[in-house]
This record gives sequence, C-alpha cells and structure tokens, in this order.
Amino acid sequence: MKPLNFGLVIIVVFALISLPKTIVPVDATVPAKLVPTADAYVDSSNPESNFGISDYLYATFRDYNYTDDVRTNSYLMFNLGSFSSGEVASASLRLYAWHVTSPTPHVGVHQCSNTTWNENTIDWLDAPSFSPLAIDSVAVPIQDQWYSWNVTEPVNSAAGSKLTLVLSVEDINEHYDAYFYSRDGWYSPELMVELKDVTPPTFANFHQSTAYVKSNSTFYLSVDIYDPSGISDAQALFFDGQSNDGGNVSLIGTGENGTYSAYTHFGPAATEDTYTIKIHAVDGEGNSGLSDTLGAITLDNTPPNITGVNQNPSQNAVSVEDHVEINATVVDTTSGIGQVVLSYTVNETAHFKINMTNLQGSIFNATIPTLPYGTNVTYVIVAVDNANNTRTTQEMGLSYEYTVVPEITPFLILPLFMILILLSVILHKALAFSREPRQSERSYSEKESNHDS
Ligand SMILES: [Ca+2]
Ligand SMILES: [Ca+2]
Ligand SMILES: [Ca+2]
Repeated sequence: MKPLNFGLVIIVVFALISLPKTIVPVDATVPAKLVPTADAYVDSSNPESNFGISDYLYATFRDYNYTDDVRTNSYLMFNLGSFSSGEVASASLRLYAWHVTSPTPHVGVHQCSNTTWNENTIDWLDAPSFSPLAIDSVAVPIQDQWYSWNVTEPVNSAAGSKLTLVLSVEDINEHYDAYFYSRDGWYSPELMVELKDVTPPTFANFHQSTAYVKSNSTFYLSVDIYDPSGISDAQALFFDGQSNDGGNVSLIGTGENGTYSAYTHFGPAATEDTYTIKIHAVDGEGNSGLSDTLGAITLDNTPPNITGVNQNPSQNAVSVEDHVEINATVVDTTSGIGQVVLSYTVNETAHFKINMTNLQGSIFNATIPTLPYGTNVTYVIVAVDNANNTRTTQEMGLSYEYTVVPEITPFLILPLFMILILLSVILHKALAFSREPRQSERSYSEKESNHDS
C-alpha cells in the first residue's frame, strides 16, 4: 500500500459505540454438502447380486479357513460438476455407522477411476477395480454415529466431473463388519466440500460525513465490507483524476464482516481539488479488491470573495422612513456559498445578524429596518463557503456606515412654500410702507410749500 500523501492521517480509532454497525454474518466454515448420485455394495459371496436399492452400505471382511474369505465393498458416486479444478479447499466423506463388530474395523476410502457403473446393475463380478492404497482410513469402533474421511485430493482432482469412492475394510485375518446407511437409508452419506476463497471482498453502504472540507478539519468515512474469509486490511483511497494523489487512510474494523471506518483529515499541504474515493480491501486469504468510486470529497481552503457591496438609499440619504437594502456579490468557485450574513451594529452597542438571501446569480441581499433620526449604523458582510472557510468585509479592509437623517416629505413642501410666500409678501409690504411718507405729512408739507409761495 502506498504511503500517506499530504499528511492524510488517521487520527481517531474506531468509535465502536457511536457508529451504526451493519454486521452481516457470513460463516466461512459452512461447506457445500453433496449426497451420492449412486451407491451400492457388492458381495463376494453373492457375486452376481446387485444391492443398489439397499438401505445399507457394507464394508466387511470375514476370514475363513476352509472356504473363501468373504468381502463386501461399497461404491459411491458423486457429481462434482459444479466445482472447478483447484477450487476445493477441503472435502470429507461422512457416513453414519449403524452397526459395527469387534475387533474394530478400519475402513479405507479408495479412489476408482470408473464413473460409468450403474447402481442398479453393479455386482461383485463386474464391479470396477479401485486403487489398492486407501486415500484415508478410519477406525470405526462404535455404531450409531458419524465417521469422516478426508477426500480433499480426489475431490479436487475430479472437480468438474464425477467421482467414485469405494469403501473397503483394511484389516484381514479376523471378522470385521462396518455397516453404514446408504442414500436410501436413514442418514444418507454426505460429501462436505469447502471451497477456497478466490474472490475479493465486496462493499456496501459507503458513508462520508461531508462532501466539502478544509485542511485539518476532521471528516468521517465508513463502509461495510464483506468476505467469507474475513478482512485483513481496508483502506480508503483518494484519487485526483486517475492517480491516488490524495493519499490513503486505513479503515478500522473488527476483521470480520461489518463496518470499517476512520476519522481523518487533509494536511495543510494537500492540493485543493475534488478527490474521488474508492475502497481497497484484502480478505483473509490475500484476495484484494478495489471498489468502484463510492464517493467524492472537495478540499477547499479558499474563503469566498465579496465584491460590489452597495446600499440603497446611499450612505448620506437614509432617512427615518427608509429601509436600507444592501446587496453584495459573493462567489466561491471551489465548494460554493454556504451562508452569507449581514452583521450590523446600531449606535456601537446593539448587534444584529440577518441572513442575506440569494437574489439571483451571485448577488445576495438583506434589508436593515427603519431606525430613528440620528442613529448610527455600521455593518459587515460575512460569507462562509461549504467547506466552512469564512471571509468578512472587515478583514478585507472595507467598512460601511451611515447615519439616519430627518425626513422632508412631499405633504410638508406645499404648506412650507405657502408660508414662505406669505412671509415674503408681508415683508415686501412692510418694507414698502416704511419708505412712503404718510398722507397727512404730505398734505402738511404741500400746504407749507404753497404757503411759502
Ligand atoms: Ca443405493
Ligand atoms: Ca474472499
Ligand atoms: Ca472556497
């Protein structure tokens, strides 16, 4: 496994209690079970008789001094067509003994290359020969129990075709009887076949705690991994394009089928990018497999950009009757905008926060309500991207402020105008009156001048 790139590091070991667990039990020890497709014993004392329909399979040897010894052997055929050569990990033949005699017989299992004998016709005379050396030999001292022979090698070599096994007593010079049930009896013979594990683990239920993250920020990955042989290694791999540029992280689990997970983070040197995630796992037999792309995570260390802040009415024109609309262009090309907040302070004491809503495109908007005459308002725009990187207009060196001015409304303009005209008329008259001489004074003057003349 490639070593960690960019400091992608597992930091917390499997949190057993807090994690949802999906354990799917798969028991690797349950083998396939086959029953014979044919079985029959043959008897040297009845060399032309067929016992294919008997409930029993006999393996006996009886030693006689003055007549021929008597032997019975049993033939069993299995169809191994569903197996592939080399696929069988182990195989055992199981037989239930319903009667045995003392001394203890040793029953050998022999391989026979003939797989064309017929259960309903086979007899001592035409029974095919078998290899003299037993594949396995088992003492059968007690009746009413199962006995088992290791037949891995012949089952493996006959995989894909048929297999004939022959039961025969290995002892001589005494009477030895071992009777087993046939496939027609109470407990059929069984061939238990355990297959080698040649397939890699499988994956399901991938989960990631976030799609966007910044460096040094912990995120969580989990996946359910299954394999009959258990899990010896599991890694999450981060692909930048085609290569595993984002490094890998070990997933922690029990070694059994179940959930494998890690808390991890990107190091500060990791390249900002979108990484696809695949899981690589190795089973208990060394079979390894890589999952399809199960997820993706975007590394984003760049805060959003804030431009085009404007307000309406403008800074010097906000009256007591005005709501103030504030717009800003907020952009984050890597992970997108998570939230934009307008944070404003009234008279340097009261602080308020309003979510700015996305009007259209990249323009976000909020409204500060009307405030009394003389109120001073300062405000800051705070933008947060989906990876939780934050930018404020304050840290960009931008400051925004206005003070509420008194209102001059249209319905006051006409009365004010009329008052002004009235006042100017009065003033005019007053001035004109002060310049003209009084009528009595003029008359007197005229009289005086007339009198003088
Ligand atoms: Ca039979
Ligand atoms: Ca496997
Ligand atoms: Ca960003």
